[in-house]
Amino acid sequence: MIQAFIFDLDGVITDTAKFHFIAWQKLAQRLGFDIDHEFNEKLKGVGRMDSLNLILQHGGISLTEAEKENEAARKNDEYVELIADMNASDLLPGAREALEAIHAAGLKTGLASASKNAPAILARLGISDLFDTVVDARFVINGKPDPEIFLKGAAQLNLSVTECIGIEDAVAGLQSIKDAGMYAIGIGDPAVLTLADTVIDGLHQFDLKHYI
Ligand code: B16
Ligand code: MG
Repeated sequence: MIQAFIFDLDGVITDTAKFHFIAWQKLAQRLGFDIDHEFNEKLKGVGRMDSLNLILQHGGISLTEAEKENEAARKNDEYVELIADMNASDLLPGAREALEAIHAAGLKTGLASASKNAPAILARLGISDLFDTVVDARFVINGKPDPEIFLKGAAQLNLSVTECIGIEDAVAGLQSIKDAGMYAIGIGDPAVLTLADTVIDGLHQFDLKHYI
C-alpha cells in the first residue's frame, strides 16, 4: 500500500530551470559560445558538474579541474542571486495542494532533488514544513539517473520502495525512480516521458485517490 510520495523539485514543484538557463548561458558566453533552450532541456535533472561537462562538450571547450570548479562556483553565485527573490508565487499550480492533500490523508512526503540549493528554495517557497524528508545532491554519491537519491528518500522515510511513488519531469529522474523500483508519475509530455507509469501535465492534475 502506498505510504509516501517523493517529489523532484525543478519542473515539478517550481520552475528553477529558467534561472539555471540564464546562469549557464552567461557562463557559455564568457567562454565564447552560446546555448539555447533546446540544449537546456538536456540539463534538466542533471547535477551541477555533470551539467557543466555537457555544456563544455557542447562548446568544444576543455578546462582543467580547477578551472571547472571555479566556473561552477561562479555559475552558482549567479544562480543564487537569481533565486533570491523567489517566493510562494513561484510554486507551480497544484504543488502546495498536492502536498497538503497527501499529509491530510496521513501519508508522507519526500523531496529528491539534484540541486544543492533545494532546502533554500523550499524555504523561499514557504513549503519546508510540508516535507517529511529532503534528500539533495549533498547527500548522494551518484546523481540521477542513478537510483540512489530515490532509494535514500524511501529509507529516510522508513519505507520500502513499493510503498513510495516518485514524481519527476526529467527523463534522468524517471530512470532513477524506475531503477529504484518505484511507481513513477511523469510531469510533461507522454511522448518524451515513456519510462513513467503515468503522465500528467502538472500537479494541478494530481488526484491522490488514483494512487492509494
Ligand atoms: P544546483 P532537480 C536539478 O534540480 C536541476 O533540474 C538541474 O538543472 C540542476 O543542474 C541541478 O538541480 C543541480 O542544481 O546547481 O542548484 O545544485 O530537478 O533535481 O530538482
Ligand atoms: Mg526536475
